Amino acid sequence: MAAFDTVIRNGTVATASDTFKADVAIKKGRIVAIGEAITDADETVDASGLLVLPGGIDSHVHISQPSGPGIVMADDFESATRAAAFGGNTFVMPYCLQEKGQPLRAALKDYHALADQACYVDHSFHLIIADPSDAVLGQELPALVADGYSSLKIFMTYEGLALSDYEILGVLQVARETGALVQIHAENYDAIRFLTDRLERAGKTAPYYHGKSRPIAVEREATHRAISLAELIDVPIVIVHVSNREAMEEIRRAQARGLKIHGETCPQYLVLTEEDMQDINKDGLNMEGAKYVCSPPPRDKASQEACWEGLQRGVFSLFSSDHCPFRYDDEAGKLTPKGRTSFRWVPNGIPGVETRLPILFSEGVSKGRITLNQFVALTATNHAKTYGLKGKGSIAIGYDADIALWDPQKTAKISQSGLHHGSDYTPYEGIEISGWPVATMLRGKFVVRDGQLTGAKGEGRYVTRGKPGAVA
Ligand code: DUC
Ligand code: ZN
Ligand code: ZN
Repeated sequence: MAAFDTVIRNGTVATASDTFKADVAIKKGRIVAIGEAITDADETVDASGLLVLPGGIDSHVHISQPSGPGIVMADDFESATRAAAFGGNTFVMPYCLQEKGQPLRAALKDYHALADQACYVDHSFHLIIADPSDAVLGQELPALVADGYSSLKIFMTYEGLALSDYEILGVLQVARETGALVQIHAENYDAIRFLTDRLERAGKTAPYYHGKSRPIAVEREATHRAISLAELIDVPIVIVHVSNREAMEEIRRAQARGLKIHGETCPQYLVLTEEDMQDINKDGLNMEGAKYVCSPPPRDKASQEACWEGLQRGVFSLFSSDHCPFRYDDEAGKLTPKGRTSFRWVPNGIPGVETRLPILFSEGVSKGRITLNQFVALTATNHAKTYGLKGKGSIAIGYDADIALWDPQKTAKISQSGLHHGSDYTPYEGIEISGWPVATMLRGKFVVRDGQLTGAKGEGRYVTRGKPGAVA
């Protein structure tokens, strides 16, 4: 009997700190040896010319989430995790949305039922707290954090989701007492409502005006307020999907003052701008811009540069997709009939779980903006550490053999026809990519290899997380 099940030979291994030539030996789904000339394995995978990286961990994805009357997300757990695997990921953290009045465990039961036996990669859930009642804060949440649901998201905007400052403080207090980590969607609800009403009255209803309804000050103010509320309670938070310099600078200043504020940005803030929402399609309905409607909205080139700076300087420790997929040519998606009357009704969100890693690799590593080690930290290691995921997110002895093999020389153009998600478009169509994941291995077994799906639905497992930790 061979000593190892599989050995990945002759590749270049990269972790968040180091890059080195080594063979990686796997037994029973875990990495058990890293060394030179390892041979005694049932299967040898030749990784000559390839990078051996930890599988991507995408800690911000929305899957099968209710999104308003008549609107349906384009991905279920099967299609989203298949797309994730093709994009070099081995773990996703989708949201479990609590409806108003709903006990958290009831919401979780629904999401587990959707995810069980459906996933190609491993997963866990963040809880979206829409209704921080006394029962939720006093009993339900502390019990769930103890059970490994150790992160949550709260919103400062959106009808039915926006929490008051008083409610936010209540959630943060429970987070402090339980060790949970709170993500905050930071945009000023009343400002957006006011600006939206004003734009509509002026007849400015096309998707393009989505961006005008939530300008940078809307995000900056809420970011500042979220940080201040966290400071009052003395608790870490994550400011998710940061889109611009002013919000980034709020986070940087807070970090410089010693506050534990984590920052996250996403591909849309590196490669899209609000001009993308201006596209006019051939029937003159001016709805093509809906393909790019997400919140916060893509900004301008200067904002893209600021987000790069945030990544380079470590203000942002997390790079996630904010995958929130809708079909475009579909009345249950971006072309909902109400969306033609105003951007207000266009579903917010864009697909990106499959393209997150190639975009950051190509625009970041291949173009010399970040190092390969920063790439690994931003896309895998920091997600595991930040959200309390043990034994994942690095190439290390004892860790799960969640590995992506990358061809750093492979060039390709992002194209809807080559993707595996449930959307009928990608907002990143036509972007030239240098460096592509060519195989993805989940706990020692290939889930994608040579462009083919080799894993089986249901092989992705739910994973309980521990207490969130600091990024080392
Ligand atoms: N916030 C998200 O995190 N995702 C999609 C839409 C939104 O507002
Ligand atoms: Zn959000
Ligand atoms: Zn999101």
